[in-house]
Amino acid sequence: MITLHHVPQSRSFRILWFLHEAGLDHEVRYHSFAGKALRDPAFLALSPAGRVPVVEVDQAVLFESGAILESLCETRAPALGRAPGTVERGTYLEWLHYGETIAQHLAQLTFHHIALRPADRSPVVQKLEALRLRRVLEGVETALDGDYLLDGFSAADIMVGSSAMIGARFVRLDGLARLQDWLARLKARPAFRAAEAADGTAELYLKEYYGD
Ligand SMILES: N[C@@H](CCC(=O)N[C@@H](CS)C(=O)NCC(=O)O)C(=O)O
Repeated sequence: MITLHHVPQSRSFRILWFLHEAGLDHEVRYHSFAGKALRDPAFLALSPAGRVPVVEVDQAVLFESGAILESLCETRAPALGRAPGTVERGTYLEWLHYGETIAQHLAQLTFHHIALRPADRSPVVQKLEALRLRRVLEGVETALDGDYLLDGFSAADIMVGSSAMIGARFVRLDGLARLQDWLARLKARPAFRAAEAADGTAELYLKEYYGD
């Protein structure tokens, strides 16, 4: 059994989606950013920075979404990864970690549109980070030349796709036709829909769009 510690709409959605894609039995422990639950010593014993996702699998505890996906691919869902020595391995790892390149801008935008008190929000940061987010999404647009980032669906689509979906709350995707088609393809996957249904009550992104 796999236990996923999850906050709705957060990076732990990546793991939730993956578990559905891989058809792995799991239970979800729901947490919230409100309150101090993620700073509780019991949770900090699982995740040193008090972050989600965390996965308890067999006797092990794993944090960091990229590491969790790599580990679960290697041990339980090889078709969703690309093994060492295979042609796509390098590209797979690049995109698997590119999700965090996108997410750093999402974090800034989330702070400056949602989390901070209005008086502490910076229009300069909002504008700059939206431009930088748009640029990293253009990188995905340039790379897409098929249905998925690699030759066939993989955990890399989950990492990059889930971040790009949140990115669409902060920047318009006009002019990024391949990216939009790819996101629509990802959202139509039965496992994505099942994960979305299991995500839990939204408390972070309550608006569709936070940009201009
Ligand atoms: N690089 C880590 C980042 C984890 C992370 O920052 N998670 C956020 C949610 S998206 C979190 O738990 N934030 C709580 C906090 O900052 O207190 C990963 O990919 O797992």
